[in-house]
Amino acid sequence: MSQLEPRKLPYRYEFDKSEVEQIGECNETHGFAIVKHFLTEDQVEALKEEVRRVMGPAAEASDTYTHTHPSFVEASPVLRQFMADESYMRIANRLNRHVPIMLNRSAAIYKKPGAGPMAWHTDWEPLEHPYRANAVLNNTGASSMWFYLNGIRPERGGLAIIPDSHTLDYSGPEGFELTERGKSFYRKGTAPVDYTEMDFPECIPLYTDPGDLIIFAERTFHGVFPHHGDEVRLTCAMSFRPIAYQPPQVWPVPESARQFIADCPAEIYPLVKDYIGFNGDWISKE
Ligand SMILES: O=C(O)CCC(=O)C(=O)O
Ligand SMILES: [Fe+2]
Repeated sequence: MSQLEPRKLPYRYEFDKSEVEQIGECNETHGFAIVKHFLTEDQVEALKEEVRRVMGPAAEASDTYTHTHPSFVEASPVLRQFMADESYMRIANRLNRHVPIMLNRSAAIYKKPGAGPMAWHTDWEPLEHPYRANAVLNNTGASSMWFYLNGIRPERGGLAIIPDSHTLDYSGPEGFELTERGKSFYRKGTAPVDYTEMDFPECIPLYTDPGDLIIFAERTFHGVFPHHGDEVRLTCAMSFRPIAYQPPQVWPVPESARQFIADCPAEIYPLVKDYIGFNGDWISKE
């Protein structure tokens, strides 16, 4: 079978936005879920425009193919408004089993045609000194809520995942070994470098439409195909974590995060008041 063909799974993983309980169960059981047609066409366009506005000028002026914004919501009133969207927050609350939640983090990705693959990895990483902001924010139990605004196809920088790879005891696909800190894997008997091929049976390439919401857990292994399409791939996401999560150490809240909190409308203030933003330079003290 070609690695680019859609694959059947023995359970349903695509849902309507009203199937909140099923979405939560699928994500808990299999480490991912897809909510079909979550966004209207206008919402897709507004989010695309926002990613272009915030990231386009710097990305287009650069030779680098993939640009990632690690705190996109701070610059995006359009994404921010989803925290006031009832169906969106119903899903976010269910993903956290209805404990009180807050904004964990956000991102946007601007991927130009020609971009290479991104190796298989989990966003989770151990809090072993020295660690950085990503480790703090991907160790909270949060699941990410992604909008792939061009839809996902393997040929154009698509996402692939490994269902059921989100559990603590997951040890990699058959015939593979995890790399040193458990962030990626390599084929047994080969050099221990993060794997970029999509040629093993557990790999599931995703196929989605532009308005779909893709959810996956922080430990779910995922990888990205090279982008052979002709359009910039535009993506953005937020995640929410239990308020009770206590980061072991944190950076001073950046000015951009303070400004964002101050600018948020009152209706979403409870979700952002303790938001700590992102500091890419910060390193744990020990
Ligand atoms: O580009 C993508 O689709 C995923 C990016 C990703 O997994 C990451 O930045 O951790
Ligand atoms: Fe990732």
